[in-house]
Amino acid sequence: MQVFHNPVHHLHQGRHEMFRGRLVPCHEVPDRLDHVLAELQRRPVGSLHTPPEVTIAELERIHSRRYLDFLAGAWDEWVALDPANAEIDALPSVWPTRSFRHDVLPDNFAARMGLFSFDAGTPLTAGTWTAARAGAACAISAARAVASGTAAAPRHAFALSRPPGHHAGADFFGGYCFLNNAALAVQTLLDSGLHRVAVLDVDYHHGNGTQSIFYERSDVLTVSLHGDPRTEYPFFLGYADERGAGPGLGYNLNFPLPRGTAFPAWRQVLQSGLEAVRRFGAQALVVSLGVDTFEGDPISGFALRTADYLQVGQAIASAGLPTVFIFEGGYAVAEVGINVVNVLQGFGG
Ligand code: OKP
Ligand code: ZN
Repeated sequence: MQVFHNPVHHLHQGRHEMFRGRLVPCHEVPDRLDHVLAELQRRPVGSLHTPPEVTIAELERIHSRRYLDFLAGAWDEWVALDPANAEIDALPSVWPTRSFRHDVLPDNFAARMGLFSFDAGTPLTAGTWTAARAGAACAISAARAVASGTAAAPRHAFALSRPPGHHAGADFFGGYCFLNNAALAVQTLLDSGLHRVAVLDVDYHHGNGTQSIFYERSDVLTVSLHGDPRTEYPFFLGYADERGAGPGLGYNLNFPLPRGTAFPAWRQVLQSGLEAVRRFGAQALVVSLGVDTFEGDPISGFALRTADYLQVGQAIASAGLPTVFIFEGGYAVAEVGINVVNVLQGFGG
């Protein structure tokens, strides 16, 4: 399997996220990806590539122009407010909730930070835009490699993207995510001639961005296993009764699971998800690969163990589909590399 690596991911390095009224150190740190890379050097699953840069037109297949324009200029605007801001992360603090207008684009920078986001846990830093684009480039290149694969050449790839992507919507950031890497991979597969692509999101948190992007589409089935949003982030999406809308009705499937869920129960639900992918007749699979389902994850509540991830990879391989893996969450930094590479190794057999 080809691995696409983002060598500038460390340019996105948030200092703090808002948690219970305090600024606490970020969980989503560059070290996470470096641990995966180090483990891939110990246990290679394939060749390592650095992707070419993405164009704005490629990003516009998923994200709105005004959101991309905002991200592109946000850091300079932030520093223009006060040169001292160069040493501080930009975080939103005001949002247009119910009864507010969403069709206005205020001049005020804080207002636009709020318009284009949904939480205060996702700092925007000097290198965020550069790192996020390079992360998206990994996803797009991985999808291209899979699309042009043959039975002889491997039809599987891994995008070692960072920052993660599955919480980012067409025009909003949040949940440590700015560009939806998995959605960009899906769209790349469709644009290369496929008609039906499935997303399997196994991150602990519901992939609200991916769901919202494809909610009214029947060419993309989105399946997600995650902590029940009644108690778990992102709280306001990810319930089982969200089945898609309009032409997309029936093409979204959520499996919320209680805190404490361990591998035997989780694996059964994974099988149900894979069964839905099979019924859909998917021609390719994009896996949002978060390993924050790990028992030692500091911000999550499932109880998967390191050895279980080998079986996760095996189960996903049993779908027999061309597959693009996209790196998402996983915050037990010391174990994130071994857990991710276990999935890839289990998949490879
Ligand atoms: C991103 B991904 C923790 C609060 C939760 C947001 C979690 C985002 C997870 N103090 N903050 O899905 O792994
Ligand atoms: Zn997560």
